[in-house]
Amino acid sequence: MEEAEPPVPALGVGMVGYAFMGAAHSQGWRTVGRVFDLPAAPVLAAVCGRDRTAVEAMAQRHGWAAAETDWRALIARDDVHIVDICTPGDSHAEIAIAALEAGKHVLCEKPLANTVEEAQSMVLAARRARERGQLAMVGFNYRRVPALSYARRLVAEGRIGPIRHVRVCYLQDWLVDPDAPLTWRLQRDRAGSGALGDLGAHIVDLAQYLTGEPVVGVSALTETFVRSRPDPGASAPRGEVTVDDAALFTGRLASGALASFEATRMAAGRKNSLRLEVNGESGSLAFDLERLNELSFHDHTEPAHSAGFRRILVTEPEHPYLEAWWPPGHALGYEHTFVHQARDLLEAIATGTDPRPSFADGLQVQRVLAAVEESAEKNAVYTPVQT
Ligand code: SOE
Repeated sequence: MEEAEPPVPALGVGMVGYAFMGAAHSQGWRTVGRVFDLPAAPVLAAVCGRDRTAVEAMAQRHGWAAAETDWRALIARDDVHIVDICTPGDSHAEIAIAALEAGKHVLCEKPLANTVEEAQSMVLAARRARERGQLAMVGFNYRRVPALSYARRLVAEGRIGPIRHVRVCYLQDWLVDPDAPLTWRLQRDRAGSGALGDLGAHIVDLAQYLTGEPVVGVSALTETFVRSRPDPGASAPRGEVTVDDAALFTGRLASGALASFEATRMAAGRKNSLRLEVNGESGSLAFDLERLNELSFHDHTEPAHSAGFRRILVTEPEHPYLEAWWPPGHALGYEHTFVHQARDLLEAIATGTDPRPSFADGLQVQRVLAAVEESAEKNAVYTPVQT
């Protein structure tokens, strides 16, 4: 008997890196075809990591068909069409450029790279690859929170009018303990920067995504409160922390709107708190990742006596991504953003449209992060004059 043709073409995914982000992306790839009607079916072809035992265990747990220990071997596989990069930032550029040159589509975790120069070379590689029909996207997953996609829609529809302010903070607390270990995230040569690149990249991207405007100027303060930490792998008991623990900056958007940003790993009690507010001439929007199925909306054109922030429960089928999920009121969470990310990339590949955030979007964020570091280094802080 002849085998039935698969209803949609299969696209093999090869993922490099298998820690926290690798697990989150695996969930996305595994679930997406069970929820959305897709124009292409992702196949979890192979996952790659340097430790064979660990990567094989990961492959088995998350449903990857094969495990590799060399990313070049992963890229060379004929059954891999999309290379998904979930490694620390110091290897993003090399892997992404090699994958694009090998004819693969690329999804790369944020921040796009550790430096502007690396990000620029990735954009050039993505442009060349685009001419051959390959696509490249950055993994700013919070764009895929339905409430935030919906917020962008409301801003684009003019529901809050011209933007005056964006206020965003992303707070974590895993470095409050001065004896928390020195991991790769605290080393400049691996991670590029600290809270700035890890958390600040998300909030800069969100500010630009929600408003549709680039950040065109910044003024910043950064701080490393704990300058050495226990280094389990090294001979000396403590190693140097070479990145920021916290970054605070103000910014101006292209339209002249003012923005403020705060990214820290030192906010005791705040585990993964991403809050934002956008104020326009005719209304405001507010969001809190700890209540990610909700969006607060104030319509300033309503009579003052009855106007005020109201809570929209973003679980209706008309809301972004929600048509495929559960009945209204049945909430989504963090992991679903990775399902949506996989959906958007697969749709883009199948329809040949440019996915966002593009590598160029990632480069723009990188430029803002570099400007923040430059501003913080110049330290143009004015001391109040005592009279
Ligand atoms: C760690 O700070 C981290 O996992 C980030 O790297 C992610 O991008 C963020 O979504 C959650 O926190």
